[in-house]
Amino acid sequence: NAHGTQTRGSLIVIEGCDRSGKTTQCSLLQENLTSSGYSVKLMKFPDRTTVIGQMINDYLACKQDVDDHAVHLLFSANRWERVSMMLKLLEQGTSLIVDRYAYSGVCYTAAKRGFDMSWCKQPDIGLPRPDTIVYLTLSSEAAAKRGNYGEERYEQTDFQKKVADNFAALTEDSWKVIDADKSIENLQAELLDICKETIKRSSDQPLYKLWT
Ligand code: 2DT
Repeated sequence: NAHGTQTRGSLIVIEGCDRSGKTTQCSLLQENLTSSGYSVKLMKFPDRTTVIGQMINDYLACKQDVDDHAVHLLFSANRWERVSMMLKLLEQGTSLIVDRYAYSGVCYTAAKRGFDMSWCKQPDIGLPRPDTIVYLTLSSEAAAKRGNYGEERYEQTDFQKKVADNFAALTEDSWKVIDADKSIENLQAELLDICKETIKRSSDQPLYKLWT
């Protein structure tokens, strides 16, 4: 910037239901942005590599039952344990492409009986707020063409429908809602534009907090 100080990186979150192609698109973004000279790191939540992440993994793999409230807090704790690293990287000018974040946290738990969005939001209050949130949508017909769901917890049609309804209720005007029912290349081109625009726009902007 004008003072010659380092500009910060951007926090870019990609959300979507299962099978929307999120994970493929996130890796491609990292590759493409890196080869264009951007400093980018790919992150994914849940981050299954930490101790908390392993507990979440065992829960998702149906190896372990955990109370619904407790597992919600584990997902949130799994983000909080990464915050200091995220802030450091952003400050150093590295942009973060994040595959799922607190929005998945809210929409998946709130799809369970007896949970509302407002309760689900509480533990993530104060997390770094993304500069851009992309939400990949996929109609149930388009999703069906992509084959069967996997074997993990939550990978069932009726549950996924509730999650999609929750995302629709949570989406704000600032979100970039993109129909993922297109070729990998075309979707990637759209996402690349969004990332480049975000990195340009947010480099001299403050980083805000959820959910303000
Ligand atoms: P992946 O298939 O992307 O690994 O996700 N989930 C995710 C939650 O229920 N709460 C959260 O906070 C997050 C980040 C979404 C595994 C599953 O975990 C769900 C699908």
